[in-house]
Amino acid sequence: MLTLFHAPQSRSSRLVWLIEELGAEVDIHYCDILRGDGSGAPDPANPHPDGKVPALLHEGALVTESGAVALYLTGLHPEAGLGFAAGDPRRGRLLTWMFWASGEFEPALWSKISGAVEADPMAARRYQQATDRLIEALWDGPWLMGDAFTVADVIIGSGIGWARAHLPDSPVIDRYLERLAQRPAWQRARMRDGDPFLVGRAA
Ligand SMILES: N[C@@H](CCC(=O)N[C@@H](CS)C(=O)NCC(=O)O)C(=O)O
Repeated sequence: MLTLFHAPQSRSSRLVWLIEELGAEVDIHYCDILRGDGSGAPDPANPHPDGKVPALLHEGALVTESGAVALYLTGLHPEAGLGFAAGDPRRGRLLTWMFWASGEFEPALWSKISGAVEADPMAARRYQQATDRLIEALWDGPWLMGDAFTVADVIIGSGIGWARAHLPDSPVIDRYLERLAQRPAWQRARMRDGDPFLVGRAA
C-alpha cells in the first residue's frame, strides 16, 4: 500500500501529477503544512521528519524529497515508460535532469525570486546557466529528452509552471508549458490537487 502525504498547491502537487501519468494506485493523504506566509501548521500524521511534503509511505518505508519520491514511483511502474532501466543509455541523462532540478534549477529560481541574482555575480551566472540549459534542451522538443516524455518533464515542468514569471521571456518555454497543460494526466491532477471534498462541492 502506497500513501502520498500531499498539501494542495505545493511541491507535492507534482507527485499527484506523476501518479496520474503513471496510472499508479496511491492513496493521497491531504495534509496541512506551514506555508511561506506563516499560515498552516505541520500535520502530526505526516511522517516527514521536517513536517514537509511530499512524503511517501510504502508498506511502512518512508521516502522523502520530490526527486527521490518521483524516481521511486517511476521505478514501480516500468510499464508507463516514464523512466529508463539501469543499462539503458538514456538513463544517465534522465538522472542528470532529475538531480539538476534540485541541485541547480530550484536554487537558481530561488536566487532570482530572492533578488540574489541582481546582487551577486555568481548567482547571476548560475541563473543564466540554468535558464540557457533549459531553453537549449527544449528547443527541439517536444520534451526535455526529445520524443520521450519522462518523469523529468513532470518535475522540471511543474517547476517552470510555478515560477514562469521568474524565467526569461521565451516562446520555447511557453510552448512547452502549453504542451504540458494539454496532457490529460496534468488536467486530472489539477482536479485531484485540492481537497477532494471542496473539489466535489465545486463540481
Ligand atoms: N526539497 C524538498 C522540499 C520540500 C518542501 O520544502 N516542501 C514545502 C511545500 S512546497 C513544505 O512542506 N513546507 C513546509 C515547511 O517548511 O514546514 C522536496 O522537494 O521534497
